[in-house]
Amino acid sequence: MNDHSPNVFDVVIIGAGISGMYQLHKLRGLGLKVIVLEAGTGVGGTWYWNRYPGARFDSESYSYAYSFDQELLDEWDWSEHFAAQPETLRYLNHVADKLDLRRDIRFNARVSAADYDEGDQSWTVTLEDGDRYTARFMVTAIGPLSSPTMPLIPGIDDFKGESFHTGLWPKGPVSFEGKRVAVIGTGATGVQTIQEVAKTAKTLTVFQRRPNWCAPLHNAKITPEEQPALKARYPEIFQRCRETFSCFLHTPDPRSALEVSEAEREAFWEQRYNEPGFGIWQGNFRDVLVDRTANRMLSDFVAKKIRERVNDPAVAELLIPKDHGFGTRRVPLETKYYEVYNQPNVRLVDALSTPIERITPTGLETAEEAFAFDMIIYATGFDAITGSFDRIDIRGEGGQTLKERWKGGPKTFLGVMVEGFPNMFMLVGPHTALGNIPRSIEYNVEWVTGLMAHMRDRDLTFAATTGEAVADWTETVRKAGEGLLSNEVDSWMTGVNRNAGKTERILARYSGSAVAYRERCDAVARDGYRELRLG
Ligand code: NA7
Repeated sequence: MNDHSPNVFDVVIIGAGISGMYQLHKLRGLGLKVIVLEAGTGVGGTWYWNRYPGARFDSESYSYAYSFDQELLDEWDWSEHFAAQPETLRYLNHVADKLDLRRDIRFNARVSAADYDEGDQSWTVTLEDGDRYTARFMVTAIGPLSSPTMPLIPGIDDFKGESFHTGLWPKGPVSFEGKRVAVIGTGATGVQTIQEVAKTAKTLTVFQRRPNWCAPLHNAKITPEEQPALKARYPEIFQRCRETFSCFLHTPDPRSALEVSEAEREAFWEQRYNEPGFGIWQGNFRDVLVDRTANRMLSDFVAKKIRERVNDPAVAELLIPKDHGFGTRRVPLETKYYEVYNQPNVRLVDALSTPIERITPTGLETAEEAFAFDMIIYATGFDAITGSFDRIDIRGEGGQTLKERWKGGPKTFLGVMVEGFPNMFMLVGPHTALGNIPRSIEYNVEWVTGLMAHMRDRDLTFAATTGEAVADWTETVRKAGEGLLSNEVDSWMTGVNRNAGKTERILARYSGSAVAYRERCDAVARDGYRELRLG
């Protein structure tokens, strides 16, 4: 394909991660002609790109996998309660094989632009290499955390050693053995990376700007003897995910932290701290993420744990967040993360009081010190939620750009549709339920598939949302976020990423319950999609 004439399809899907793969499968089932355009050379999205050491689930493997295919559930054995990235990527490749997905995916296909043609009511998607694809419908499956950002530090290109961004980690092996390694960033990714690199690096220097509240993962192997019992529980596991607030196995305890005795509170928190997964964050007293007193008490509890685990009191203090309470940013789960700072080969540098001023050919410099490194790892995160949309020049009716339409924050109907951008559907777009993401993905995909089936059966070719519907959903999203302490804190969840020039907090995500989200979407479908403009 080098004459760049458009290839014509019913649906073009951008991205072959968990959402794009499932959407392809479902739309094929409707008999539609579908193409998936994927920038990478393989399927898997997040799990394709994030190959950094230590990358793994923080949700239970069996609550994260696809639930739609019983045979797939029966034949796949997860080896750990929280699987590591290589296993997850193997799983997703297995799904691609089983469903024969690759024949409709074009790899090495990075989308640079998407234009809506009002006359033809279709989308033309243009790749970086100039190839074009035209389809009646466009589905974006580009993920909320898929546009890596490098820090705004001068000299990055001058470094002569090895350097990697965690989200663009090479496919081949990377050794830390005997090397002087720097890790910049201590979000969920940095925390996982640090634990792993510290095992073999000659020295590991961690540059931490703002610490995060971390909690133990308590991972364990799933023994062959446990497999049958676990598989027998699948219906119960997925049912629970359908009922919980954020589709995790964990959900808030109905009690207030303030209504129980101190002894009861401490015992509950001990239990949560000592059990696997997100319980301490997602399964805590109902008010710890909204009530300042409850949140402070929980933060004090976790701070005490950090002090107990880190030998040097000054280092422990540096690791304890002072600018936000527990759970108001994404809680990284860890395995002996705090103990890493007791190792003689590991040093923590406070990049808040002494920011990194420049990267040099041999290392980096702060105002106080010059460091020499063999390797620099950038665990500096993503231009989240809207970032992957911003990187594509998406133009709807009247040539208006999506970036312009979302100035000041995204506005959507159900997180799936945007006014002025007909026939475009977003999977895990801004303002959809996130939480345990594959659970939300399956719902999103099935909802879009339901709409497509409705349209196919009636020979409809046009679907748009209205300003009224968008205003209504945006207000629902605003209300759902009211009182949440996390919305008062800078993080990717509030759309702040100074490295991407995003300095103002926005209402980036829907933070209400997934159950309520699905009820709202189901109601639209039940009503024959009359809230949409179909034609
Ligand atoms: P995060 O959570 O956005 O973390 C990025 C980290 O990088 C964070 O600690 C930042 O510090 C740090 N950072 C960014 N720029 C700099 C500079 N210039 N100097 C020092 N430190 C810097 O990204 P992750 O990849 O860890 O996680 C994203 C999500 O992906 C995660 O929550 C999972 O859900 C999956 P800051 O906090 O801004 O001070």
